[in-house]
Amino acid sequence: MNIRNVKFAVVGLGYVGLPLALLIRERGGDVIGVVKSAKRTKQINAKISPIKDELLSSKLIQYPINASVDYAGVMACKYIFVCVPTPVTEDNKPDLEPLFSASKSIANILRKGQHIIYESTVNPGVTREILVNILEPGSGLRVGDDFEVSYCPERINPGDAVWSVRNIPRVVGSFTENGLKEAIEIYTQILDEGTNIRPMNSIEEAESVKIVENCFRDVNIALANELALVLENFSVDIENVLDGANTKPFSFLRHKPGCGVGGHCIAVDPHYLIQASKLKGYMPRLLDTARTINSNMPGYTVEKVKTIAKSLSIDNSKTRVAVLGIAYKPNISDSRESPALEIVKQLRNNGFVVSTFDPHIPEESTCVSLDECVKHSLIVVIATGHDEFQDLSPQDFEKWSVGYVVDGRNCFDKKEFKKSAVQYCRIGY
Ligand code: SAJ
Repeated sequence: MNIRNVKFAVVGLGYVGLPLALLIRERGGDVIGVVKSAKRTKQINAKISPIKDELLSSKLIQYPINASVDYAGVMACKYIFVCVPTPVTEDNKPDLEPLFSASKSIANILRKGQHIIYESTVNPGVTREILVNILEPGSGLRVGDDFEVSYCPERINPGDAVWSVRNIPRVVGSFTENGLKEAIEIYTQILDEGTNIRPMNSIEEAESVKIVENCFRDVNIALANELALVLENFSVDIENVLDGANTKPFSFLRHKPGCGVGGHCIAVDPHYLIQASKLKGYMPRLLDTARTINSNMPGYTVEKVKTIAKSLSIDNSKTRVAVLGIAYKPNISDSRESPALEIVKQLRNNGFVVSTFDPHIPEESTCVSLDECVKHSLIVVIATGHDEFQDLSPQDFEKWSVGYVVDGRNCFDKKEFKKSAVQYCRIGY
């Protein structure tokens, strides 16, 4: 099968779907995009990327995508990639509504010979036990006999200049041998030559791979955070200790303690596996505890601010705190699940006067510049380790007459602050 003779649909043109649709277009495939919002449809049809990303913006101009809110055009497509969000609700339960809605709409237009490939992160069992049970009754067709369903988890790493949708290795599982073969064949033509596409023995194995990757990361970040809090009581520098452990050339993977874990992957995906496992009768205590440790880090950071204000016997309502960074990780403009938002909320709930600045998300900042945000602030909290902040020195903070820096991302060398009038503390000692 030659990609140039194939029609594709990509349902969901966000951080995952848009790069995939553009790559298929670049390979010569005929792509239509289906999006929920008419506004986003208009943007994409006007060749304006809804995601702030220079590369995506230029690719969209070079390879225009025909986006629509309806599924009529999907009927003629051989492959239907589903890249819709899989968030959690307020009480951290999986929210499969976007997947339900997409699957119901696909079922209405499903034809024999079509192949649906889910890329959205889910726990094992969702595709077979839930989504196919929407597709089959909704279409009157049978998976494997009339149409194929595969699962190939996305592994987009926002802001990563090295690993992208073109070259990130993939795993794929399918209902049938033919489905697996077809899926591997089409990804082979979409991805860069030589990209590893590993066939899994089942859909459930493929679903499990992505969620295991992100649970692994969440647990390791939680370990770094817990060790920071343990060693703080021994006045031992956690960053030096982790650097020391990292000299071991095998079986150690360094992670960083920080003021919290954000993003729509690591802070979310473990909840899918935790909830699904509990429903099967097993309570995954380590996964659950890791989530608790990481979601308590914004509070730990706010406690540092409260301790400073208390030590000065200054009323919180008279204490201005500047929070630098809103994005959930450095050098990107995505604030989803960002710990910075939780820190700001808790500071305000404690009566502090809070200003914020993020050079990557000016529209969500209360100040238009770093200078405006920091000057007149007694305390500065570093919530995101943007490059722009890492370049700051104690002297910069002295110029702004800042009294205290709470380094939520352990960006700075604390020895440098010892030579200044600015008091410094961080995550851990
Ligand atoms: N974080 C820490 N300490 C660390 C690493 C991260 O506190 O050592 C925090 C970050 O500040 C951020 C959150 O955790 O708030 C998530 O950071 P992340 O680097 O994991 O960034 P994500 O969420 O964009 O994760 C993506 C994921 N990719 C996919 O889900 C496809 C994840 O699987 C990757 O491992 C990660 O990128 C990566 O390795 O960069």
